[in-house]
Amino acid sequence: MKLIHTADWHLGKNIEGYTRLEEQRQFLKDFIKICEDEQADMIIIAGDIYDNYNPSAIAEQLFYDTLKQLSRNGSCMTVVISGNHDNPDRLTASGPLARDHGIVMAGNPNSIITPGIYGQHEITESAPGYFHAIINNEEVDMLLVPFPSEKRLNEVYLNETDDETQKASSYGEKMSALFSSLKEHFHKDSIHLIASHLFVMDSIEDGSERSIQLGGSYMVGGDIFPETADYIALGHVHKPQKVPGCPNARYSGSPLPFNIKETSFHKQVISVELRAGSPCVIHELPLPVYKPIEIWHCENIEEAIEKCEENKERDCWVYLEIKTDHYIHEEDIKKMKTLKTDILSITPVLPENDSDDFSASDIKEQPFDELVKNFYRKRFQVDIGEETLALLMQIMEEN
Ligand SMILES: [Mn+2]
Repeated sequence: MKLIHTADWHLGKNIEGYTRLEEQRQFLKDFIKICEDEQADMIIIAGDIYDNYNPSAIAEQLFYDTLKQLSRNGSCMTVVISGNHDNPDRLTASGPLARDHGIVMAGNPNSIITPGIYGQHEITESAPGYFHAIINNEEVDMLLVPFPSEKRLNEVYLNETDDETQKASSYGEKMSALFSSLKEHFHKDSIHLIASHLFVMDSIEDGSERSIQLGGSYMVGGDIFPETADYIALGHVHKPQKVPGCPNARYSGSPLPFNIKETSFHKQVISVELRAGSPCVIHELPLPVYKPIEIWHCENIEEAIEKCEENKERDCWVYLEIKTDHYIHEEDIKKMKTLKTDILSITPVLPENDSDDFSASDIKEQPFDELVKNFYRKRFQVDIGEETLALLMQIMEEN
């Protein structure tokens, strides 16, 4: 059986307020082609389909249109789970209609997939977080753990009477208990698959996911996954990678770099050949960079204007950092933006601030209020008012 694994599409995500829909459209077109060329029997989209709880109609339409084409008239089964950015109920609302196209949707860790015909395949058995399917004559056991927030995880245990799971107190212990009970569903002669959206310890962060989710209590060890799984398709981390200590678990990564930090690594989807009882064969299928994100360091305003002129035909996002000893005149900004579309920001780099340059690499090191103060000072050449800062900090904390 051929499986294609992808995740973290974040449809509708912007960069500095600019839409990425065109790039996302290009990726989806390529993705449909890849799945066709590979003659995929199954596709897993491991969460964060959308960028937020209330996706735009355009983003939803793009998703549904893609799903329909991926289905190839129901000959390919597509499994969709929700990530932390998705609204699980909204994401799966189209589930009953999607069934005819072989699409299976799970919103929560305790979601139950109704058995029956899905496109040209059949789900013969199911339980919370599990289904057994016959896909093009191959038997598949699939464990589904859509983004397991603390709250959703507790719902799984609400009616649990088993001593072990009740005793489990930490997040990691609960997750571990969840997988050890789910793995009991694996049949001897089936292909064993897992799809989940979570952060596994020692995976490398990338900046797009807030650290409170990544580094905080929602971290689990790679040892929670059953060794009997043939392949574990993960979402959440945008950098493609293997999971330490768990050779068959992979993050496919996101198809687009969502910020400047994510431009340092390649993007891909994963193709997996599976056979019951045999080790899987994994191929990484590289994706093109649809529209690069660049930082241009310019020595002065003239150089910046020149660079805009030289690059006016190129399709790329630009952060412009310009060395200057005065603020940048409105007409120069206008000139740059007229010459080069998609300038994301123009930052004057003043000589006395050269040492604490506002570059992407130090952002992580600074406390948030310092970051805001420095940014404000650089941008407007005056200090931010205490009241404004306090209000901003309050809003950030509430969120
Ligand atoms: Mn995520």
